Amino acid sequence: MNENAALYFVDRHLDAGRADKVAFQEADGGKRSLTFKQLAEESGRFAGALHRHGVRREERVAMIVQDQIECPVIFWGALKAGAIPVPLNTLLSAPVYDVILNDSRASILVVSEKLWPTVQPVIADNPYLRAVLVIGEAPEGTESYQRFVEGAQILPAVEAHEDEMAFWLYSSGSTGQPKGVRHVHSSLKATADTFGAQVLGIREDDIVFSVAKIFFAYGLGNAMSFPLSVGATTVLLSGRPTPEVVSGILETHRPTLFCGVPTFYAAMNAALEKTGLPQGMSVRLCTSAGEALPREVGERWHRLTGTEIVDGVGSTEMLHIFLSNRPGEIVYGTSGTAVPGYEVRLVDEHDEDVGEGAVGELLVRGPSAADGYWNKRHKSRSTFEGHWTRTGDKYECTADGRYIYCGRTDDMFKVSGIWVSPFEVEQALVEHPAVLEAAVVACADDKGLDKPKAYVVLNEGQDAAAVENLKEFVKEKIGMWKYPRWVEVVDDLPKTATGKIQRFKLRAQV
Ligand code: 3SK
Repeated sequence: MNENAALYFVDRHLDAGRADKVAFQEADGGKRSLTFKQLAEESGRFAGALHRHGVRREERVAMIVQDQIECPVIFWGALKAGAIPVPLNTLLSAPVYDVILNDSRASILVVSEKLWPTVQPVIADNPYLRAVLVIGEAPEGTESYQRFVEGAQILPAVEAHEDEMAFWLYSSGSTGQPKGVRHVHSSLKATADTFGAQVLGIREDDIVFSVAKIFFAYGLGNAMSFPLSVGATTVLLSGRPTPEVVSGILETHRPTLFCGVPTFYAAMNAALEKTGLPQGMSVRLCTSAGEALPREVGERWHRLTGTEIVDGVGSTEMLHIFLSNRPGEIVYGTSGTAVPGYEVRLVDEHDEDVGEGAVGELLVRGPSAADGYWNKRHKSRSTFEGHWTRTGDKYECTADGRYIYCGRTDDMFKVSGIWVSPFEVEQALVEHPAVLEAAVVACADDKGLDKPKAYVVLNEGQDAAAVENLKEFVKEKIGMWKYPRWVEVVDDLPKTATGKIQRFKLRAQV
């Protein structure tokens, strides 16, 4: 049997009576749409164009492509050809693209026209690229994507095994070094059948909008594999999802499933408090991932919009969310319980399981675990231990079996011999009405002993005077030893493109 994922996610719809239904609708750019039939044909044509160009199975097709209709066409087209699509973060700098393009040895690169000026400096010296395709106007030395596919034969999906390499995602995690995470064909369906179907209950009549872009594993599920698994419609935004732009999307396109990240919900809360709800907002359910959602942010969104946020935890290594709250049973400030099909454990530094109330590293097992990192055997062996995958996140399990995020393994620190979770202090900080966002790291006091230091971003119109009582505020909420001894007001926090706070950058500053 051919287990190429493109058959299930793309071609199956032609026989399911939805050939003319819109699969992808652009909210900006050319505001174009793509039906299921067009997706099946255009992805087959891209596969044909790759074949015509001599691209062979397993060659890497790097994508520096915004969320626009070519994005699904290229991804599924590469899978149909048996090549490996590698969607890359569209917000990286030229030196990082240089590292990734060399590491992946991609032979084809597809770039959105707007991103070409960033990528261009690293192309000339790359020894592996055989074609650079630009979607839009093709500058010298590149080929137009449109010209590349013109007249190509529409190819059916090549025969593939469920365990065969399908696509890679580069994860830089919260510490910097990019790693190629290799995923197999069956993993996409595994996440759609578990989190997509059994937690979100995604349906054919859903309209999905994801603030997280498709290059991010969270966005790939939200905006591509989950909607395609049931024949739903996805709204694509190529530009930056500011609260103003997203309010426009909520009003015009009326998504029913809204997938955000904590930073975005915090900014959106502040905006909605001023503007009120977008007219005709039709969201039935929201999701959050990328980092833990502070309780205050979730509760405020719920109060303002009347819709729940299903907060969950996933990883690029597990492809999507494996620990999550459930609709109708949300406890904000927790990451919920294991998603059906996944198991989790908490272990101490000797790999012994820890009991209720104790903090341990989270390990997960489930059907969508990656096959390993590309060319990083040592790191692969220490992350993928048999069926279990180490997450590098510290969690605590409550008496009712819910998991509470405590921080990255590297972010935790001890104050007076007791572990402090930066996330717990940050949650208390953002409960202060003047604080929009916060990050906490360890800082040595004049005796060389670690104490919490907070960096805070204030809500619009607030100044430092508004947070004079912040230390007392936190002390009362979470206890004497955990309050930040220093509070620095900053304009923004260092974050990965997917919204994870890079505490290692703040540690370097202190
Ligand atoms: O960081 C997360 O929570 C996440 C969720 C889904 C997929 C990928 C990631 C990294």
